Amino acid sequence: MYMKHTINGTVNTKKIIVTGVTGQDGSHMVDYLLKNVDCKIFGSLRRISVPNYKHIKHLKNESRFESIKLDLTDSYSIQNAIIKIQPDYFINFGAQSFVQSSWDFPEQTFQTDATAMIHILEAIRKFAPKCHFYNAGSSEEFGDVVYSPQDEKHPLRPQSPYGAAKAAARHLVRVYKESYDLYAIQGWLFNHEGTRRGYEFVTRKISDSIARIKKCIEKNEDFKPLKLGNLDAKRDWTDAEDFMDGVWKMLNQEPVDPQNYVLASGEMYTIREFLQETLKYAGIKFVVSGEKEDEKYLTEDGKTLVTIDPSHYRYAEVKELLGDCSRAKKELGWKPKNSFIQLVHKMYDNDYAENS
Ligand code: NAP
Ligand code: F7E
Repeated sequence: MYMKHTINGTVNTKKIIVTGVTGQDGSHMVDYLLKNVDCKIFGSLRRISVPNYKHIKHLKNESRFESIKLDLTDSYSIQNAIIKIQPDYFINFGAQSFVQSSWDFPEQTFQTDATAMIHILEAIRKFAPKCHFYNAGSSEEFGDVVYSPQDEKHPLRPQSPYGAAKAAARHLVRVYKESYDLYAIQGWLFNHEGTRRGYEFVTRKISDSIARIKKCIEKNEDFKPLKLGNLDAKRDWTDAEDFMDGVWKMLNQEPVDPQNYVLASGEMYTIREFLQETLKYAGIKFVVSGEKEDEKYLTEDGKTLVTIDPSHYRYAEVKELLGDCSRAKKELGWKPKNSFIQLVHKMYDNDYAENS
């Protein structure tokens, strides 16, 4: 439960800017902070045509949460927020986070995920130099991996504009930390998923589509097959909610020579395994036929459930990612709580309930 933090008997309410609160991690972080920390949260929103407040609508009457206007591609909005709020913490979960789109929008991805670090860190060093800053790093920075599992010493070998932008951000965060003695870190996050995951990411696409197909089967209706890309890619998936405590611990290291840590589950599965576990849990009996681009999943009475659509293949694929979080376990006392199977089931149950 949420505790009052006191210094010499004085209540010490932390002022925390969290970006990306309409997304998966930002919204989970707000919930985590409200539950565990005496704080006032300033959650950043950018202007978009149709508001997407699904993940924060439960905060409507929360007096410890206030929305602020901030766009990571607008340095003035960042500077204004930092000058006005004088934050104790700045947690940056805002990003163009979809790897596939980073080939379509390479410049926008770089501005949002890398150049914005300069705007944030310049404003912090000038106007709030005691502020603790966390930027969400990614296993995509490791990219074309040279050993497994990947730890904090693994070289950066990104394979997409997204991974390259996160690697550039990492260097900027380190340079600002060392040059100006800031508390600025970028811990690596391996893939993390859950009921607030965006629908274009493969896990959510699978859980949502299989739930939709299951409902159609139950109602004896026709359904559109799910179309996927490379089923051979391997990923290390954790429940996103489990990462919030790890990030908060990274932001509160003592003594203050803050380190970057890997957060991961330490287990790796193929996309095919995620798909098959979802189908099994949904109680859909399936037959697999063909290989590579002809791989198909059919119901026992011959209806197509899943096909391969090469338009989902990437220009350069990160074939496998497996994280070694032993340092975070030892030094931060952090470890994931939920297993891969629990995550698959939780996502399917949620999407089955949401699909009408
Ligand atoms: P997400 O669900 O896609 O959320 C991204 C958030 O960033 C959204 O709230 C989005 O706002 C906001 N945003 C995008 N462009 C912005 C801009 N120009 N200015 C301000 N805000 C902007 O991503 P996520 O999964 O929560 O990931 C959070 C962070 O962790 C990202 O930095 C991501 O790259 C990193 N990461 C994620 C994973 C993962 O597996 N989830 C793994 C490693 C690292 P709108 O709603 O307005 O678009
Ligand atoms: O793809 C394969 C695809 O888009 C995972 C982001 O949160 O984690 C995420 O990036 C794998 C890839 O996530 C489809 O080729 C097959 O190998 O779910 P994803 P990602 O690219 O791993 C990292 C760590 C981040 O930092 C990112 O922000 O699945 N795949 N078929 C497919 N992927 C998608 N999206 N759609 C498919 O149909």
